[in-house]
Amino acid sequence: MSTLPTELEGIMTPRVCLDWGGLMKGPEVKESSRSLGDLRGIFRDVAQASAADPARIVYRVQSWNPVNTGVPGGLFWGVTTIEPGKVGDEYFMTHGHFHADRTRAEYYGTVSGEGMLIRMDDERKTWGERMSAGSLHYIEGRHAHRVANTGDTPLIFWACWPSDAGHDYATIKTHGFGSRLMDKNGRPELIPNA
Ligand code: M6P
Ligand code: ZN
Repeated sequence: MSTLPTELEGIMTPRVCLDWGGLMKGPEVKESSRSLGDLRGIFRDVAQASAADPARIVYRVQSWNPVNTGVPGGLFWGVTTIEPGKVGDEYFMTHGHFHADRTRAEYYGTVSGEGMLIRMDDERKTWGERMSAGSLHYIEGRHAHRVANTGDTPLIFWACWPSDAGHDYATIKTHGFGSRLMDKNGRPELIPNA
């Protein structure tokens, strides 16, 4: 992976461009996706999750990593698009993670759609922050974070995080969040996770 532009003088074209619909373009942009099959274990309704099409995409992530993962002092940029949908009464959502380094914070900024940023501290206290176009969210390094799409259109948000933050998925996989975001009569509600 290149760490520095080869030309250090003169005028260079941008390496990556953001379009204001949210997505990123450029040869250095990496893309990944998570399907219902990948995420089966995170939804409460195991039967509904197993019955659903495992190939159905729940969210896509584009990211630009101008330095290698783990390098101190760098920053990564990401765009996440969560499709609208539910498993039972639970909204489509990201897997969620703590940062491996709990001192490393992150910004999330909503481009379009409606959703909820679900945060949890190290005592499992869990709360939500509404996301809509323009909302900007500063996530302290010690807080786990996950995003749910509560609307009828794709939820697109930008993220910026340190290159040495790392992802701790195992803690979420084992214990989950303290609450789940469920559709209760058409409105999102945080329900304590049994
Ligand atoms: C944001 C950032 C990424 C993260 C992605 C999907 O773009 O926080 O670091 O990978 O969301 O979230 P998750 O890793 O929990 O699936
Ligand atoms: Zn993060």
